Parts: sequence; structure tokens; C-alpha cells
Amino acid sequence: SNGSHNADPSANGICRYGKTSKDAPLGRYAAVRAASLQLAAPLSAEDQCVQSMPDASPTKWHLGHTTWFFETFFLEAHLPGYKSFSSTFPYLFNSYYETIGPRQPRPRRGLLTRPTLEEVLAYRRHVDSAMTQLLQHPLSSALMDLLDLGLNHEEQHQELILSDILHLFAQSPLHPAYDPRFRRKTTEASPQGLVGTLRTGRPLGHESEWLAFITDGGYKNPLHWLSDGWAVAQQESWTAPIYWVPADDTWMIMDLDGLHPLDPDAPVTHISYFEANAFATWANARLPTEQEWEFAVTTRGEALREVFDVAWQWTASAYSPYPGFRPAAGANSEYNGKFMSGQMVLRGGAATTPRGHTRATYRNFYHPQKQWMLSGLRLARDVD
Ligand code: AVJ
Ligand code: FE
Repeated sequence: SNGSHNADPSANGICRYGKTSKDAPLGRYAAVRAASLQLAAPLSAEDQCVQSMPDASPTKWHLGHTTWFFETFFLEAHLPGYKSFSSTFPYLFNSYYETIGPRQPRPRRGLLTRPTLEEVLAYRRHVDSAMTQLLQHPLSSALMDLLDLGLNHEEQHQELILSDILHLFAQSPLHPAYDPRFRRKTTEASPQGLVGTLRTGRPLGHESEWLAFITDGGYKNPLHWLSDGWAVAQQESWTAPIYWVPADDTWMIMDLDGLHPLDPDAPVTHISYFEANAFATWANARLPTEQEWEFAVTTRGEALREVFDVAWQWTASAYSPYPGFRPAAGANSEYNGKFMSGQMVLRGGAATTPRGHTRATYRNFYHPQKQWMLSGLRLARDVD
């Protein structure tokens, strides 16, 4: 892991914590597990039970699922004599592992009023105490790798908790703030562009530029759009990014700090690949491939801003296996490999990504029509 990003730990009012692979396993485990609870702390039990759409999960489910992951892959498999917490929780908290067994359908996770939040928290304590036992002994290198996976998995769900709670709160007429101190960063001047065959005017589209795209009829002109994107934009009547709320003759933006006026200097966030691509076409530019993105960041990273700590950046690359990719052995072969169809790669990191989680080679991925995660864009232009 690389903890050099997000230099100001309190920048967003979002909990950041220390975690490097040099730390002892038990310390790393405890820090990551505690961070999930800290993220949930501002939320009521009601907030944590509701599911706003099939892609989003209740916070309570995230807290149970990450616990199930350690119970299933560590404790059941590697702690002799481990007593499972409940015979029904594996059905409730298995996400998508066909090889593990049947599960609650994803769109119905919000119907789980039972177990109560208290019971899920007791599940966490039960698993944490067994994990503490396991981690006190020296770990084989296979178990060390599995611990990396389990901790990175929980960190991915920490970011998902925030994406999902924002989507939930955006449905509320009260527009609640998750954390009134959360502030999106505004883009500093960044004249330098990408190197090699590319350059960028500015790294991320500002809200004022996105506004220009809208007022120029960007959402109404099929010529900017990919056919699949145009179809979903019509189907779902897209006129602006999902968290833009019309107000008189301007826009308000819903974010983790609640509803606030559009900030012309803030980078645009929560956009689908289709919107990013349409904007790039309109702006006479394109999205970089993931190889171009990585080359620029690893060779000229210090000249680029907002690489890891504002919004994940869509690339023009499909989430396909690299040559030589082999899924992990066993049930965890289902972790990533089976999703390598129909999704696009995002690079970088976001304001909601746990500190030290991401790196220049990290491949995030989502379906091209999804908008609720903390996505943004970085433009590329061919040098003529
Ligand atoms: C990498 C964010 C697309 O949400 O499915 C969570 C993360 N993997 N549990 C997802 C993940 C397994 C993954 N994304
Ligand atoms: Fe998961």
C-alpha cells in the first residue's frame, strides 16, 4: 500500500486511519475494522437498514457482509474449533459467491429489518475476537495474502457505504448531510497536461464546464453520445448528473455535506461513463486509455492534480483480464475475474477512498451506465 496520498488526513472530515503493510497483522485488522464502525457512527439504525436501489446496499448489510467474509474465508477455513455465530447469516451476507451457497437476492437486502443493527454489531464482535485469536499466531504467507484481501475488501466496502448512503440521502426531501464537514475539493490550477501522446487542458471537468455542456444541449444532442449511452439517457430522462438538483435558474448539488450551491470550480462528480464520454466528445477531447493514464501518473504524477483524492477517473478501457491474469484458487476466484465483461476501468481514487487503499496500478471498475459511485473524468487530447 502507498500512504503518500491524501496528505491531510482530516481534509474531508472523513475518517482516515493509519495502515501500512509494515504494521502487525492484528493492528492492521483492528484499524480497518474500527474504521468501518466510525463511518457508520453518524448514521441512525433506520439509516443503516434502508436500500435505495438494487446497486446500493444498506450500511447494516455492509457491516455484516465484511464480517461474513472474514468468518467464511478465515475462521471456518483456518481456525480449528471456530463456532459460527449464526446458521442464517451466511445466507444473508453472502454477496455473490456461487461456490459458497445461496443468498438473499441483492435487490432485497433492504428488507432485512432482522437481524437488528445490534445483532450485526454483536456478529462483528464475535468474529473480531476469533480473528484476534487467529492473528496472534504467525501467519503463513498464504494467510498473509488472504488478510490483505480481507482488509482491502473491507476498505472497498467502506467507500461503498458512503456511495450508498449518499444515494439514500439524495432520495430524501430533507437532503440530510452525512457529515456537515465533508467538503469536495476545488481544483487547483494545473496547467501541465499528460505526457506522451496526450495532453490535458485541465485534469477534471469543472462544474462550470459541465454547465456549459448542459446549456449547449449536451444531454439533448445524440451526436455526442455512444448509442448505448443515448438509449439509457433517453430511457432514464438524463438532463444533468444525478445529484444535480434544479433550483430556479441554477443548480444545487447533493453531496455528503447535504445540499449546496453548484461550485463552478469543483470537479464534476458522480457521472456515468456514457456522460463522461459524451462530455469528452463535446469538448473535442477523449478519455485516456488506462495505459495512458498509468504512464502519465507514474512518469509525471507530481505534475498532475486530483489523481487519487477527488474522484475516480473513467478511462476508455474495458475491464478485461491482462494477459497472464489467473483468478485466485478456490472461492476467491469469484472475487474479480467473473466481472470482466461489460464494465469499464476507472483509475485513481476518490475523496471517500480509505487512505492508503489505492495506487497508480489500481483498476476500479463499474458498468458504463452507473452514476452513484464517486466517479469523475480526466480528459486526453491527441497531440497533433
Ligand atoms: C471494485 C467497487 C466494483 O463493488 O463489487 C466489494 C468492490 N468487491 N466486494 C464491487 C467489491 C467485492 C467492487 N468494486
Ligand atoms: Fe464484498
